[in-house]
Amino acid sequence: MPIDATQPYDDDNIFAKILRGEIPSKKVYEDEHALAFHDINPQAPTHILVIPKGRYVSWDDFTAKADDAEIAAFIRAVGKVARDAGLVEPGYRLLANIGPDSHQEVAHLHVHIFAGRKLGPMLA
Ligand code: D5M
Repeated sequence: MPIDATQPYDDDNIFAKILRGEIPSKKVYEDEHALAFHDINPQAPTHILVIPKGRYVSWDDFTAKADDAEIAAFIRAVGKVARDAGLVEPGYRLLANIGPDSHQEVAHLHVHIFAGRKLGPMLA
């Protein structure tokens, strides 16, 4: 069910539960600011989600409220996850859904990393 990206943060969302260790995930990376794990419903041979540890509903919420150091650390973590997974060549795609028109379904910011096959053209 697509979510409203302007809603207040809900601590019961599934990624908050993963961050608290209440439900399992296939973790690929963790640092002070970010956690990365495999998507449960992969859309490509490699499909990793990277989430900030802070309580942000969406990319919009994050870029409006997080401080510069937190934003920088998160973006750097996304790059590191892809690099460490060996995805730079032949390439990968980043995607973040924001709000109902984009089909954002989990109300905690997540950046998708897709790789492992020739990806189709971008959807508009
Ligand atoms: O993408 C939400 C993504 O979250 C979607 O690709 C499935 C994934 N998902 C949902 N639950 C889990 C768990 N428990 N582990 C791993 N991945 C999960 P969106 O951009 O919001 O449409």
